[in-house]
Amino acid sequence: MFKKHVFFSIIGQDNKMSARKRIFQLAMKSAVFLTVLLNLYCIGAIASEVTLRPSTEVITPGDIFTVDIFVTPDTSITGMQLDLVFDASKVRIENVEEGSLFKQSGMKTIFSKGIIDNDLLMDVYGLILGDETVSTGATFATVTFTLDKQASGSLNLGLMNVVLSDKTGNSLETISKDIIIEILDESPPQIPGDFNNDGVVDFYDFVWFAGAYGSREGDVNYEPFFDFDNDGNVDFYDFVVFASLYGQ
Ligand SMILES: [Ca+2]
Ligand SMILES: [Ca+2]
Repeated sequence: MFKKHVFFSIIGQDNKMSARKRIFQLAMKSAVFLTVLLNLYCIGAIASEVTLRPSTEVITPGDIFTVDIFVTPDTSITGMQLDLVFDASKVRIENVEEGSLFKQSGMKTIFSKGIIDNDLLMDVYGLILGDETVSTGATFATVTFTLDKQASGSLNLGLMNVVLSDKTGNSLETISKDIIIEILDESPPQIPGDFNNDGVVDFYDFVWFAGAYGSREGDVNYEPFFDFDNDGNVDFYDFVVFASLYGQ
């Protein structure tokens, strides 16, 4: 029924609006969409950077998801350590796994998963055993979380006490940013396209949609209400439908 309503509303709009105007509006909306995608995925490197890269931009209560701690060194490094700040009332840490960062040296590594103390995962560290260094960006560690079934709002994750060290044991300047992952209320939208159920289809809903773009059935960020044509993936066709609902 939801699907039919969406299609009828598109046909209705096409009859009222000239094709040229509609194409122009779609082009404008596509440009905004691409800008948001670029902002989500492209972060420039200044000094050594440590970024949190979640497996999904949108999570729903009960989801299991991962966050990569990705390092972009601006020089050769041999070890690092950090603390991760999270909200223990909303998520539980299931696992911390070493990434490929130091393994790319071909040498043996030492890795510590750290210890959990309330809202802090402390003293995660890794280093190369031997004389090699690495300077190519890669994932230092991957943290697996489970989102609580009662969680709502958004989830903030941040890094503290990040230390990268070089061959001589000097610590290097690093930049890291907190991230916010939106928690999606699983109740279906009352109005098609109004994913946050606030009564209008606006930019906030667009951010939700951008987070689900490219997902397939079974993916953590897939929800049936993003998949307007119900074909199992959220793709450009669904974006066209969403664009037609925008502003309503
Ligand atoms: Ca809305
Ligand atoms: Ca679809």
